[in-house]
Amino acid sequence: KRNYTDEVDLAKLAAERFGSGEATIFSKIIDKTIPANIVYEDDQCLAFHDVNPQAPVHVLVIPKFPIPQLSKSTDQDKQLLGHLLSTARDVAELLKLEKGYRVVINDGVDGAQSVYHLHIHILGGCQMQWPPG
Ligand code: U5P
Repeated sequence: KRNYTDEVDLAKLAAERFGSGEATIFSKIIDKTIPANIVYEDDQCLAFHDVNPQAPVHVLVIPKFPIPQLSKSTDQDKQLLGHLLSTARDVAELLKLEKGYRVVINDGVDGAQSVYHLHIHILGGCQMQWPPG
């Protein structure tokens, strides 16, 4: 089993798979060198309130293993990807989004991704519209 708690291990594994890109601000949130309003944490992932909320509730769920974006993940990440999605469900329940919510993953340039560390947005607490922008 992968050790998701050892930052050096994670960085090495990520560098092997994705090249040694710049660590993002999310790595600093994971290792607690910058603060975030954390709502959930386990050995594989972290959930925290977005600093620039786009809805009354806006939380990000991120893996501790720094996959840069969904399209760079592979089938070896299936367990982790499933865990992120079920964590998003549990966090939505924890935050009492009983009337529903939206889950979003922005990927790459067309997806308007700005932080290249995979994250699931959970947006709720108001009526969402469709289509998105
Ligand atoms: N963000 C944070 N904290 C930071 C930096 C960025 O919550 O320190 C949030 C932004 O507000 C944005 C998200 O909603 O990360 C990145 O989303 P995306 O555009 O890459 O999907």
